[in-house]
Amino acid sequence: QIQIEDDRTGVDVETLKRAFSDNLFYILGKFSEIATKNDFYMALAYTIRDRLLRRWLSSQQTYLKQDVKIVCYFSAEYLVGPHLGKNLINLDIVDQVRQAVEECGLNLDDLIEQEEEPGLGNGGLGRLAACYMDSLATLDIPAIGYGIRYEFGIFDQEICEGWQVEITDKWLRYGNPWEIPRTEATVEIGLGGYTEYYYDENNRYRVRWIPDRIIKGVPYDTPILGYKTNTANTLRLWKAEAPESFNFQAFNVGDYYGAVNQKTYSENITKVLYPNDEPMQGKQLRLEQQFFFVSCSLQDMIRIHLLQENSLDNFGEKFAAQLNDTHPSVGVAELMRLLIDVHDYEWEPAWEITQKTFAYTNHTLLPEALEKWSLSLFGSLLPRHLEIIYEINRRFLDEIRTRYPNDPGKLSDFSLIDDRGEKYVRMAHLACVGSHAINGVAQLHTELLQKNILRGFYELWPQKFSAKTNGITPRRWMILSNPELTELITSKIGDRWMTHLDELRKLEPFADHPSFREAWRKMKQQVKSRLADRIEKRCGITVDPNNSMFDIQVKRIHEYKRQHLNVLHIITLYNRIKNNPNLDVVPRTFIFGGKAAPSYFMAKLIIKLINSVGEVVNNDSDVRGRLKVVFIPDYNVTNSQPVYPAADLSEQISTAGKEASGTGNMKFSLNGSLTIGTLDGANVEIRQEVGEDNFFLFGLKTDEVSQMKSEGYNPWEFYSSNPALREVIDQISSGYFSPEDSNLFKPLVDSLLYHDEYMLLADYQSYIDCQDRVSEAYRDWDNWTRMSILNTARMGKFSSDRAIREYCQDIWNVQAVPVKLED
Ligand code: 26R
Repeated sequence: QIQIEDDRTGVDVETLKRAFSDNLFYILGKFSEIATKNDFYMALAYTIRDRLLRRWLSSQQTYLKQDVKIVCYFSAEYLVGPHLGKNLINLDIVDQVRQAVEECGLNLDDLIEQEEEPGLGNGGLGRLAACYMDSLATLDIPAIGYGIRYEFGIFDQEICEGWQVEITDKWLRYGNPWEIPRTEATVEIGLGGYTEYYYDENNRYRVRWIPDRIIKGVPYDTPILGYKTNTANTLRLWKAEAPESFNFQAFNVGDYYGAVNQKTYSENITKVLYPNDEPMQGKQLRLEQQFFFVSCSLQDMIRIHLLQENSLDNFGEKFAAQLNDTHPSVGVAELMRLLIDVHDYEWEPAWEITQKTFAYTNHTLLPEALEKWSLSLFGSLLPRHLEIIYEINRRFLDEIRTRYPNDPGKLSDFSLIDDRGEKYVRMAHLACVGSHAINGVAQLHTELLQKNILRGFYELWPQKFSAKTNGITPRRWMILSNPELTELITSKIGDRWMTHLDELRKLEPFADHPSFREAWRKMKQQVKSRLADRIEKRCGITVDPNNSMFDIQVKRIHEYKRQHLNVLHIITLYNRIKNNPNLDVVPRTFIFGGKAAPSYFMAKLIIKLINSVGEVVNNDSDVRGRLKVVFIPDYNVTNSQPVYPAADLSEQISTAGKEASGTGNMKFSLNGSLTIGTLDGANVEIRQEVGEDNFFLFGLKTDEVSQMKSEGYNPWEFYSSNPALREVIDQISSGYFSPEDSNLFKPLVDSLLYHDEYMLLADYQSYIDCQDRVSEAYRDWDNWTRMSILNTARMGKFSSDRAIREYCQDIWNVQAVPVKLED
């Protein structure tokens, strides 16, 4: 009997080929002779999307029928990366598809590279949300990711004469085959206006908000399929549109052009992602974005809930809403408003539902990154929410008064309103009181939250706090980005590690097999060559993958992350060679990548410094190619994937106590790179897992940092007492690396010599000594390889599957719901 597979679901090579050319013809309107590479990519994307749809619909149907509890992840950012490769892996059809496109005369990797990634996030926080969406689906947990469909995501970075230049990210330019607009689920939100009081038909005192602007939120859904499972969850991103009726009738009667103008104004809300990961001047548009997506999402959840039930009484048993940092924390006030003003609840039951629904994750220890909104801005945009926040605060401070009767100072410490000077709403305080659970993103980070910025709340409610150490998905960060290593591992221990990452432990015994080490070394060489080729093409710099150590630091550029400490090391090595050109040094290729916030002057100057030092070092004949410095432009998910697998050394060198967790550190170590790092964020736990001997530790500890600061840290003392350090600093400040402008780096040098907020000079010698130990260790290839294997073997804990299991058990109280495919 011949079985013919359906063209929309079949996965054998013949069916895939037929579906592919069918989509090329009927969706793109091309045949292969005139199709562009992008047409082919689109045709393939639609072919794969067809294969997701059955699972997606079955999942949604199952959730509806079985009345399950749904995780709603609230995040202003999602950095999902390109979908095509990931979906092929999760559908488990890579080989068939590769063959199918090859038989059409195309190369699968070329098509995968065509995809323009949705850069809807800044860095760690947005990428974490994406890993969590992958794990939720893989673990069969019903989930919706709620967020914003920015028309322009994080800017594209170009490097011109060593400087960062920002280019608009037009990711929707050629269309987005992965999303489906759901116009029927459009909702409306209000902004501005005033509140008024009235008595309802039962003579109950009520408040209503009369906004002066109405905006429509249109959801765009993207399916997020789990790995080898039928579960496909939804990423639901909201786009702002103008409601015609509102403009045309109520306000702009006859004023056609005024109304159209109003329309562009409304649509501004979801135009562009704010590219900051450092302090922000309270920009009204940013608060509008936050309220917009949160209100749309809560209204959507209420609509879904009321499909099954006739009241919202058990809303908190049906939804777990996770606040990804404080960006969505206005949701606490908005859910209260929806319950009380719209759905007739009294305060107390509404508050109970709200607290039961929300939980809050903090992602930063930098005090300047804690969100606050000036009262005047907040009140003019969200007058009703400000009233509600006052009432939450009044009741909360009553509790505080009872708890600390003789300590009026506590009231201003805890208050949701900062009233020392200009008044602000403290969003972290709102998130804490409105949530039943509060978590940090690593062990150390959680301890520091409890000791410092959230100390009061921890004293009040210790049971609300827990640590949920971040994780990464091994599907993207190993299987997709490192096929060579994936194959090597699987050849020894099978493939269960792909969903049970702890099983990588089974590799440990092989660390002592000479033949396995040899295979590991070869694999690494091969992967490094791939990156070397890209660097040659992209930057025109020749690097040596065979004899030089790939020493890599990729992450957002920030003073606390200390890319410039790395630069101090490079210059130190350069000076040693200049002093003795025949010195026997371990050749190194220093690779950097990362974007700076466009308004962050010092971060941009650090990029210029890296490139300027590279210019000198790369072209000095004394160096004889033994040191190379490369800055990879436009670091994003796509460009990062070939980077992690190729690293020998991973730089995780933030000032202790500043990096909440880090997740890049995990990607490197999982791929067999060794880490040089401080005891900061998740580095602490990575070191615990891989073993002290397999981790290069340096630098001040968190308490030493605070102690040295409180004793009056003077960076100048380190500068004047350390000749090698002094030489390096003097070179930078005298224009050795910037002959065209000898003052170019003065702001950077002054900041180091006179403030050094992030203690680079204090950590310099410890860092250099540690780097020297790294170089010595690298000379012993065999032992280095052994350590590399052990790093991979012991990284199981850092799977986002583990992290999501912990959230499910400790915070969300949700269960897996397996999905059956209906025929
Ligand atoms: C308020 C505003 C300007 C703002 C501040 C900070 C906007 C965005 C941020 C980014 C922060 C919240 C962030 O990305 N934090 C990172 O979260 C990662 C995931 O938990 C951590 O791994 C990483 O250490 C942390 O810096």
